[in-house]
Amino acid sequence: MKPLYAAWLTLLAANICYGQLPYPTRPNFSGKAVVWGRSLEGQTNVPSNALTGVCSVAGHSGLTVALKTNGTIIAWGSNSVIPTAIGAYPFSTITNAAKIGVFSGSLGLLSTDGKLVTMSDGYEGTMLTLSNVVDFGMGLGFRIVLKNDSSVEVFGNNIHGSNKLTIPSAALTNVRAVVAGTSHAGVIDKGGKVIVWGPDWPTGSNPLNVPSEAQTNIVSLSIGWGHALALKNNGSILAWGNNDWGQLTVPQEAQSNNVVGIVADEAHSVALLNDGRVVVWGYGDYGQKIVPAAKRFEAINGYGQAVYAVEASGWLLTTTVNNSLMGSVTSGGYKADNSTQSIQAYPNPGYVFSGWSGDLVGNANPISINMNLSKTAVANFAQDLADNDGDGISNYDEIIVYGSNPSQPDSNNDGITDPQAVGLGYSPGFNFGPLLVFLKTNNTSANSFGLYTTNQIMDLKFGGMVLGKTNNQLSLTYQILESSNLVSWSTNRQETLVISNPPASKMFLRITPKQ
Ligand SMILES: [Ca+2]
Ligand SMILES: [Ca+2]
Ligand SMILES: [Ca+2]
Repeated sequence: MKPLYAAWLTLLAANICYGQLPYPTRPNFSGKAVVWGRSLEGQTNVPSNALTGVCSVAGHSGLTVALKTNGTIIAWGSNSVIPTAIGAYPFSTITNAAKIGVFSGSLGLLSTDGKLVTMSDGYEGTMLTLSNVVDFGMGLGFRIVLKNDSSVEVFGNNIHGSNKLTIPSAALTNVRAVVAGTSHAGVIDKGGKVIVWGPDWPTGSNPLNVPSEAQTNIVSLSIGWGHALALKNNGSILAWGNNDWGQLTVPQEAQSNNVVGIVADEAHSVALLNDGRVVVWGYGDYGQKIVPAAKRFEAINGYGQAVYAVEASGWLLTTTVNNSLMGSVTSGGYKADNSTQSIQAYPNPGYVFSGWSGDLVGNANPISINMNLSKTAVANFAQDLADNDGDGISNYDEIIVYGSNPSQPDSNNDGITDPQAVGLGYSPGFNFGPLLVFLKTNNTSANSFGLYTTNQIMDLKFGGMVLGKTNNQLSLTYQILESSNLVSWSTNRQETLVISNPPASKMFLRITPKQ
């Protein structure tokens, strides 16, 4: 599955589960900005600092902007005001941009924490500074904004056609993406349905004529001047609206359910294919259909008779763990195209590495991964159930639960093994030494307990014992009980000792182990 699809479907699944949309993330590849087509305003003169580390590029009417993988922005073109503005308030507050938008020489930036800043384009007159934004689009004199509660707002005026500020009720809630064309606004709802509104212009054949196939399963929408394109989740394109230049006639190369990105420009259309090729059709008098040679394009964008693309030279390797308490893994980052990377999992004490998931399988450690696309490697860890010292307690229980030594049956060398201490309800760290010494040293003295020896202390316990006197005859009845767990006991044997002819006046009895 292509990363674009995978990311989109992940977003969709998250939306369905939680009802709220996540803030945007930057594209997960890295490369150089490539711009072709109309270049009256300098947009094809890509500066040297946009030849590496770029993940998105957009432009229109004198302004071209590249988003770099570190979240910073580079701008160029004839609109010399913009590069200066990027360093000034409020653009300076966007330090971690995830999505860029350009229309009529105006810039919009959306950050990974949902902050949106857009410049005026000279038509709608005001700058926007908003928070809790997950998506936005920029048209002629208006901006459309999606908030993280799935609600939609449009800012601007009704220049160049009416009605685009009047949002249809079906597009007010339950939306997952917003799109702006020159004069039309549109959304994709959470069911993958396209809704477009704005003027009936060009009259009778325009982006408002959404085909019935766009009622479901749409993953991407692009609205141009008089036509629109939608991408279905099976990789096919729907095209409708004005066809004066053949912009609706999808070429054969893009008809194999192999499309991952679309752009509807003023009079031409662009598709990004899953093998990295870009296809352009429709109006081409500015050379926009002459696609430069590239190993693999990974993003397309743009407006105003030019095509803006990123030729990928690197991919994002994301490494993560199933539980950060259990271990760690080699950190990821952007890696060169087709490079081989070595990743290693490092289990914490008490845990073991149990295998890879994500884009890796198996349990080799370290393992190699080929970076021919953006990939995710998940290192999985589990409890270490081995018993290195053979004392009956697993390494996990020794290290994590009891804090005992997994390489030593008697962690504190006090004569009581770790499982014996645990069986008595004590931590293996409890020092039985003084108690054992006390019992041992009092064993044979005058004050002896006289019950059992040091070595027997854990194993022997007196059961019932009765000393009775009958007919002037004493008898001592005792029993020996046995147990395997110190909880339940059974009779091993019982005996009665008869003490004959006890004296009439005074008598002392003592019970000791037999010497
Ligand atoms: Ca052990
Ligand atoms: Ca141990
Ligand atoms: Ca011990």
